[in-house]
Order: sequence, then C-alpha cells, then structure tokens
Amino acid sequence: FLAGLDAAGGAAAAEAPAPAAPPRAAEPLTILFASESGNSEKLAGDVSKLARKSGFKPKVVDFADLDVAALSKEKRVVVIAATWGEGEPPARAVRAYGEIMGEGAPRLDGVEFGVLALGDTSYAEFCATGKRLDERFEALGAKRVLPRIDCDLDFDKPAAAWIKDALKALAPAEPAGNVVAVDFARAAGADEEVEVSREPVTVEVIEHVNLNSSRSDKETIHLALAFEDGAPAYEPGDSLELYPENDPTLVDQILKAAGLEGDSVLRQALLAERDITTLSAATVERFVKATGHEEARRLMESNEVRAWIEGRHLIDLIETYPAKLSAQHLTDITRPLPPRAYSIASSRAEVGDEAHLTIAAVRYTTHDRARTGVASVHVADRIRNGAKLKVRVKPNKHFRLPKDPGTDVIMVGPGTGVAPFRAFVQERRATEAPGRNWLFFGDRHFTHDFLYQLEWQEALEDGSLARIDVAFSRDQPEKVYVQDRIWEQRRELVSWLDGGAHFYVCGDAKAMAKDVRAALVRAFADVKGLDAAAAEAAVAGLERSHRYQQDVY
Ligand code: 2AM
Repeated sequence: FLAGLDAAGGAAAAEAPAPAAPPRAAEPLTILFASESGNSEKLAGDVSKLARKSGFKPKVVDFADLDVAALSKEKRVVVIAATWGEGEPPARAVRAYGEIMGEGAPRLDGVEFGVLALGDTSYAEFCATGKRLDERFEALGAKRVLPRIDCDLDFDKPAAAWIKDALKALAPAEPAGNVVAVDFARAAGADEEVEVSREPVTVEVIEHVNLNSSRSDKETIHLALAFEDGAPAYEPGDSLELYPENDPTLVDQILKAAGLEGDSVLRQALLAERDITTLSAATVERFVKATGHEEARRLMESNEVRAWIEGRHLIDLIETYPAKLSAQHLTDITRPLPPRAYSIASSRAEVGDEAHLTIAAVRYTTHDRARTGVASVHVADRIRNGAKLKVRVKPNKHFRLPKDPGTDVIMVGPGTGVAPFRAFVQERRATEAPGRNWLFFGDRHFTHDFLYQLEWQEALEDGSLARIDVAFSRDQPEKVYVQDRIWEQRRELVSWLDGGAHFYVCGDAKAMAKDVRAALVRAFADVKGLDAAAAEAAVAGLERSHRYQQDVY
C-alpha cells in the first residue's frame, strides 16, 4: 500500500498488493476556506470529497463562521485562502483573519497544516492572504507538512495536484513512523471531481443593446443569451463566466513586435487562449528567461519594475524591449486567458431558457496608449445578435434572496452593480413574493445612464418594487452617491432592517461598498442613538446572520 503513496498517486496504489489494513477510526481533517467569489469554497469542497474517499473525516469551515480560539484543538488543517484587491482577505474572512493575526490568537502547537493560496498575478500583492496565514500558522506553533502553493487564475490543475499531495502529507503516521494506509486507491477516479466539472456551453446572443444614451460617456451592454438545451439551473445572485476573445488588432501588434506575422495558428491561439494583456513581475521574469534580453533583465532586477508595470500591458514590454520571439516563447510568457464573471441580470422564472448580462465597456488610456477591457469590449465591439459565446455558470450561494418570500429586501447597486437586482426583482415578481423590494441605484447622469429605467418604472407600477432611490452623481455640482441617499432615508431604512429586511450591495469594491457600509453604520448610530462601536456591532451582526450580503468586484 505504501508504494501507492509516492509520486504515482492513486493509480499505482491500485496495483500494489495491498495488505489488509486494520479498520481504523477516520482521522479528522478541518478545511478552512476564505472565499470572495467562490473559488476557495469550491476547492474546499473538492478537498472534502477527496479526503472522505481517502479515509479522513473532513469538516469544511468558512472563515466567516470560524471560532478562532477553538483552532488550537484541531489536529490537522487545510487552509484555502483567496486574496482580494490589493492584498486583502475576502470581506467575509476579515474578522477571523484579524483574530488569527492579532495578539489574542491561540497557540497552534500540535496542529498540522498546509496552505493553498489563490490570487491573481496581475496584482502586486499576489496571494498575500495565503502567504500571511502560512507564516502565521507556523509562528503560532503549527507544523507545516507541505509547502504552500500560490495559484494564479488558472488554478484547476495545480490546485488538484496540491490537494492530493496535501492529503498524503497529512495522513497520520503510525508509531513506527510509517504512513497509515490512507486509501488513495479508493480515491481513484477522484481526479475528475477535483477538476472543475462544470463544462462551458455555447449560447446564442439574441439581444445586444446599449443601455446608455449615445451621448453618454459610458457604454453598458445589455446582453440576452439563449441556451439551446435549456438554461442551466442558475439562481438569482449567480454569475455567468464568459469566455472572451482578445482584440485582433492587439494580437496583430504583438505578432508584429515579435516578428511572427503570418503564423495563423499562433494568431488563433493568441486570440482565444492566451492572456495577452496582463503584465506582472512574473511576466517580465518569464520574458527575460525566454529572450535573455539584457535591458529587460536590468529592469527586472531593479526597484523600478513595479512602477514600470503600472498601467502597462504585455505589448509595452515587447515593444520596449524588442526581441525575436518564437511561438513557444509567447506561450511561455503568457498565461491562459481566464473567463470573466458577470452577475446574471435575469431570473429563469421570468426569462425561461435565457440569461441576461449587463456589461460596461472598459476603455481608458495609459502611457499614451488606448486600452480596452478584454471581455467587455469583445462584447461591446465584436459581438452582435446571432453571435455565439461560450459561457459557464458560477454559483454564488452567498448572494441569495431570503428563503422566506415575505422578507423585505434592500438592494444597493450603482452602475452595473444593478445587474443581480434586476434578477432579484424579476424572481420576486414571477414568484409573487409578498416581501417588499427597495432599490438604490446610482450612475452619472439621469438622462444618459439610468440603466433599465423603464423596467423600474413598470416594477414600481406593478408593485414588484416598493421604492427606488436614485443618485445621479454628475447632474449637479456636488457629487451625490447611493450612500448619500441611504443617509437621507436612514429612518425608513433602519425600520425595514428592524423588521427583518435583508441588505444587499453589488458593484465597486474599492470605494462604493466600503462607503455604503460606513453609511449604514452611521445610520444605525444616528437613528438608534448608538455609539460608533455599538453601531458597528449592529452591522457586523447583520453580516454574521447573512442578512448583509455583498457581491463586489
Ligand atoms: P462618479 O463616476 O460620478 O464619481 C456608477 O459608476 C456610479 O457610482 C457613478 O455615478 C459614480 O460616480 C458612482 N461612484 C463613484 N464612486 C463612488 C463611491 N465611492 N460610492 C458610491 N458611488 C460611487
């Protein structure tokens, strides 16, 4: 049996003549996850499944619900942690993360652990949350049984391999020091489960409309997609991952700079399969390795590399440091093109075998070069009615309508953040949910940017919206934002919340979501006469009881 536990993994174990292992009690294994968009949570489920098959007794715990003091009682822990924004832990994990990092953290002597970190190499603080937890667990006395893995967006395969290694490393030792027969043979076939099993499907675009007026400085595409074989079972709150194609002009610029014009196979690969925009320190390193470019090496080894990367893309690197590249070099330098997730803006109860998306075209200029968002501008510029797209549902069970249809909901969704609330309102209308629905919407200008204005008017008329409060930020000299409306309506809002309403925020994570939360804390303090700490505790209580949910990006 032991032979089966080396590098060959489960398959070899099946061939080894297995001595009959004595029956043993399953060994406990705790899988902690810190998730924002659901990837860590999904991997935690994968670990759990494989662990159970391998003879462990797994327990999956969300950081949001973690009792940090009780961690010292664990025997072995797998930590799966995502990093968000500029090196921050996921919002729901902030409390427990702070407690683990803080002075009151328990000793973890006797705990064995391994960390799987998720991140995005296009951000400077790649995998910071996982790295810090990995160091912290060790500092608190826990024993690291295998090196941490830091995964980029294409984490499926490396994560699956690490999970297998982790379960081997965590397998309990017998007194003689031998590894107990954790049954990887029984786990044969588990590969498919650890890999993502949700296959993308092809859909047809049946509606493609710009929701902004032609005089707006924004362009927000409403996209209706038809599933041929019936819509997958998505729920309001879920996202749809869209597999984009790169800008063909950019592909040609890269091919030209690399001296590879005319390679049509490579061109197709760069269009549909490789991430040809992201420039990170890792990209520069891979470029230097592939080309041996001396000037680029000096940049890589200097302190300026981060500042240089800021606002630049791969094309800037290739044009600044010209080198003859091969197709293999370009593949080595780039990473796979990840799909982009968009909140679904429809309910199946209302639209049947369709899914709708609300996608703002991202266009900006940095370092004198026009830049475009890969997926959003693919949709805005190169997709029309009748086009086909590849998509995959990404469930989000942390952004859900209340189970009780009688519960009121308050929704805060400026800009494209309004998308999931269109799904919420459709669902509540189609299911005749008696709870009241209150929407806060904001954008730049009333006349150009009031997304889905007619639908909201109809919803107000048919009662599926009880009220809507809008903040058009640029229609007057002073900026007005959704949080200003929340503050103005604080009495009514707190009374809804006291009556059990759920509160939802979708949209910009960097500023808006934090400002909205702060406004709600101030509203509680003012309306209920609480001090700042008590008001903060009231909002934290809403979060803990899952009555304050956010989907931010
Ligand atoms: P602005 O662009 O005029 O600053 C949707 O993008 C809307 O969100 C816009 O009206 C935008 O205003 C606004 N917005 C920008 N920053 C915000 C913040 N910190 N909080 C709430 N809304 C914000």
